[in-house]
This record gives sequence, structure tokens and C-alpha cells, in this order.
Amino acid sequence: MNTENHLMIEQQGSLGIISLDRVKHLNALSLDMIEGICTQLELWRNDAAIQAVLFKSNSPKAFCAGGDIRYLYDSYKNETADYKGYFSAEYKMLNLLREYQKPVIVILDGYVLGGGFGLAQACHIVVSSEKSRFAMPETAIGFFPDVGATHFLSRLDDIGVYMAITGEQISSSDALYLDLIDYHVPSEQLSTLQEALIAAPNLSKANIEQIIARFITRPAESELKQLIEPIRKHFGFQHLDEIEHSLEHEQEEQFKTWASKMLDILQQRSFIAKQTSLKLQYLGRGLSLQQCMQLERDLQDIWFEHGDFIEGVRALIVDKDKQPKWQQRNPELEQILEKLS
Ligand code: QUE
Repeated sequence: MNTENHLMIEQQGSLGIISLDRVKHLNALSLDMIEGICTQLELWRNDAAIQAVLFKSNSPKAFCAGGDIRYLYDSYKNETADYKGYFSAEYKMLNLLREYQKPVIVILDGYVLGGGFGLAQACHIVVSSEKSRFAMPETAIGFFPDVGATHFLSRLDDIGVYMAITGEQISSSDALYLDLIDYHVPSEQLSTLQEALIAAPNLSKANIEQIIARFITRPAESELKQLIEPIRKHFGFQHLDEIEHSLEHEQEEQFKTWASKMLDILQQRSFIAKQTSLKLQYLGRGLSLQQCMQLERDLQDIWFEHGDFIEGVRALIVDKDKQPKWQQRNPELEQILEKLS
């Protein structure tokens, strides 16, 4: 067991288990955690005793709240540690997971946000309980949804745009409806499911799926399903001002409160983060996963200089004044975005 890098590593039966264990930070992924995950996956790759890998969390509240944004902020401000190294390690981990030759299962039972959402999407079999909440909340800190969201959200069309620019959370029911998770298992059954996986003599993908199938239940009705119509109506535009104008003029009584809340949320977000996120959602629809990841990497490397991330983290995490002073427009960034299309 190694708790120094905030991971708990175990082998139980033929299952290799990686538990995220940075509970005080809702398992926000530190560079040490990312590197520890990569090292462990490399070790298990050629270990015949390990047939499958399971990711879980030691926090009752969260699977993972995202990246280590305080570390990224400090490393940029100090000009010491290189923040670009964090992203390249994170993307290397995501690629390693996706290409892993043994089944990778993830159990979600709490917040699945930002980088945590990307980590979950890179796993091969995604199990979630009714306690999970999913979001890509980056525009709130002046950043854009990364970790592959340019691919996995853009496949949801207008709903992806809605999630990317507002950062709103969705439930497990919604995630199942949108095909962002594979199985819904009640929270109280998750430890029994884990015991069944540990006891199984054969952990092929097909066997794992048969075992999980014994625990699945029908989740509550998706609330997002009731909002598909207004989301399509307002978030189908290619320009931010059209989306915001449309929300402002919602005519249907039953959606007026929702539309005004969404407008209010959007108006608090960083303009350039929304603009970039919207652009990425449209570009992503025509790109492969690898192309999406490369696009995100290219933008990450310039975002600390040109974007609103540093100001967002300052306002929300460092000074906690919650009054970010977002840039109005950034012609230099707009030129870079223009070249991307
Ligand atoms: C948007 C984000 C993140 C966020 C808040 C946002 C994010 C992230 C964290 C976070 C939460 C708790 C911690 C921590 C980081 O907050 O990605 O270290 O203890 O990791 O509005 O994208």
C-alpha cells in the first residue's frame, strides 16, 4: 500500500485495484497521482496475475473533482515547475488507459468533475451509482473542457454545447440516457459488486459485464430528458450572443425560470472560455479522438498566457473573492482560434 502519492494500490484475486486517495481535495488529480497511475498500469501490463483493473475512490463524496488547479496556478506564478508537464502526463495517462489491453473498470459514486470525468471516460467499463454527479465546470475558472471533452461532449451535439459552456451538472440517470456511463448500480450494492469481481476466476470483458449485469437497476427518470427541447432550441446556435439572446427571450412559461437561470450562469462565466469551448464543440464533431486531444493540448499550452485560467483560479481558489476580472475580448486568441478551423 502506498499512500504517499495519494493512491491506494491493491491486488485482490485477479483484480488490480487503484483507489484515488486524496480525500481532502475530493481526489483532485495531482501530478504524483497521475504518474503513480501510469507506473502501476505499466507494472500490471505484463503481470499475468492481473486480469483486469478497477478504479475507485476512497472519498464518500467524490470520485474525482478534476485536476490539481492550485498546483497549475502555483507552477505558472513561480515559473518553477512546468505546468505543461502536468498536461502532457495527464494526456499520456488517458492514452495509456484507452489503449490498455486488459479491461479497465471504473466505479463512480460521487462527484465526477472535469479531469475526473475525462479519467472515467477513458476507462472501458463505466459503472455509476445514483450518488454521482457529472460536469465539465472549466468555464467557471476561465478554462475550457479538456481531457477529451472535445470528443465525448461534442458527440452529444447541442447537449454537449450546453454542458461545455454552462458547466452544469447532470445525474447518473442523465449520464445513462446520454450513454456517458455503461451501467447503473445502486450505491449500497457497489461493495458487493466489487467482492463479486474479486471472487471471479475469469475477468474477461464479457465475464465482467455478466457479473455487473447481476447488480444493475433502473435509475430514476432522467431530468435532463425533460430539458432536451429547450436545450436544442437555445444551445443550437454557433455564436454565444445568439445563445444568450435566445435564452433571454424564452417564451414558454414552463422553461422561463430555467432559461433565466442558465443566462445568469452564462453571464458569470469567462467570455473567452465560453467562446473557446463553443468553438471546440463544433470543431470536435468532425475530428477523431486523437485529433481532439491534440487540439486541446495545443490550446492548453497557450492558455496560461492568453486565457483566463490564472485569474479564475485566483478568484475562486486562491483569494476566494469570487469576483474574477475576466478579459473582454482577446483578438490575439481569436486569431489563434480562427486558424484552428
Ligand atoms: C472548475 C474546475 C475545477 C474546480 C472548480 C471549478 C477543477 C478542480 C477543482 C478542485 C476542487 C477541490 C479541490 C481541488 C480542486 O475545482 O477542475 O484541489 O480540493 O480540480 O469551478 O474545473
